Amino acid sequence: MSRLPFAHRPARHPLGRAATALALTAAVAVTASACGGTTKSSTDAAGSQTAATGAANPNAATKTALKVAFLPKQVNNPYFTIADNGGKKALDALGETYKEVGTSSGTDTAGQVSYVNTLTQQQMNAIAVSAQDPGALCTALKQAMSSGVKVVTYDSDTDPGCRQLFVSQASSEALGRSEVQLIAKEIDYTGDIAILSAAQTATNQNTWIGYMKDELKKPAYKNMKLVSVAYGNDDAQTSFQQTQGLLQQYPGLKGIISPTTVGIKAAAQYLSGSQYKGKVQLTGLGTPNDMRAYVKDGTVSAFELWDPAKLGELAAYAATALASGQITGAQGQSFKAGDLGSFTIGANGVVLLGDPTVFNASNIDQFDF
Ligand code: RAM
Repeated sequence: MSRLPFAHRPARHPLGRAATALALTAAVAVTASACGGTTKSSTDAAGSQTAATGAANPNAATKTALKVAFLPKQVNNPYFTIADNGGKKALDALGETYKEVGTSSGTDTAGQVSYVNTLTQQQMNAIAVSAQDPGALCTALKQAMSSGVKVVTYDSDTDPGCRQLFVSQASSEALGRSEVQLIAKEIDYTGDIAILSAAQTATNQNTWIGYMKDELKKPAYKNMKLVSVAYGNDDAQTSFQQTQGLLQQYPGLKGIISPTTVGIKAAAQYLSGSQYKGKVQLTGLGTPNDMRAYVKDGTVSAFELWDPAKLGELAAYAATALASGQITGAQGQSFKAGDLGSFTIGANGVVLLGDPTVFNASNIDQFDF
């Protein structure tokens, strides 16, 4: 396994969304004021406002029969199917109950808000959510927390004040920089590159892209230029068309970074059947099972990812620890996550899963996800 050099069912709401959201907002507001509940923020060492509040009891028993819901960015995305099944596995082992709800589009923030409101009304003990947008869910999530629902973001964060914890797949900075390092090696540090992202508002992709741009400012990349950031919205067809568009608009393009499993797969599919195969380099974040054929046929040399199942598992353990009172989300608190080990909450209420793996022809067959 090669590592980078850094340290390291569909279930749609049965009712119309707009009407449901309105009705639920009213219901939730009543519940919140009846409890007199407000969500206080705490400021951690880094000076960031998070929603951690109250005292933790690290010795508290893990509660059972907790109701935990996973709300991914998109339910029909294989990446989230793997991640959420990891969450289910952990919750089953602990004796909690699991469910997954969510939108089939990765750009349906109103739908995500509606699901948060529904889950609050259903008095979930905890919600694990991958946010399509950093701010759009905040009002609904704050209402959820005021009603006693613990909120963990995983994969894609909200603004820190709108959740107790963010379970992050890896260091965002290391991920963003490493994507540039990978493509730079493949194009010999020379030529135009483009990024094919997911939704324009996606917190995780935008954070990584920010670090990619910063990495590109280093002298080593002086002969490389980022000419475009395109958005495929985590939709296979849109991502395929955006790839085609990039190549038409920039005939001299040397490389594409796609930091999304849907985007990189669609881009690889386009490149592998085109004159650009092996000439335009492609890297990014993909699953080994999606990308195996494109590594074997020479379209892609290397890409990276973490284990999505472990990300879901860690989110489930974090949600359970919050709902059991073992942690509140403040920096320095620790919790156990089964076979994954023990984790300590870092600055800004972030828990890191670990380092990603770089996949290439020499190791891809060792992975099955
Ligand atoms: C897609 C989603 C997800 C991201 C992965 C890499 O499946 O956009 O949020 O983490 O790609």
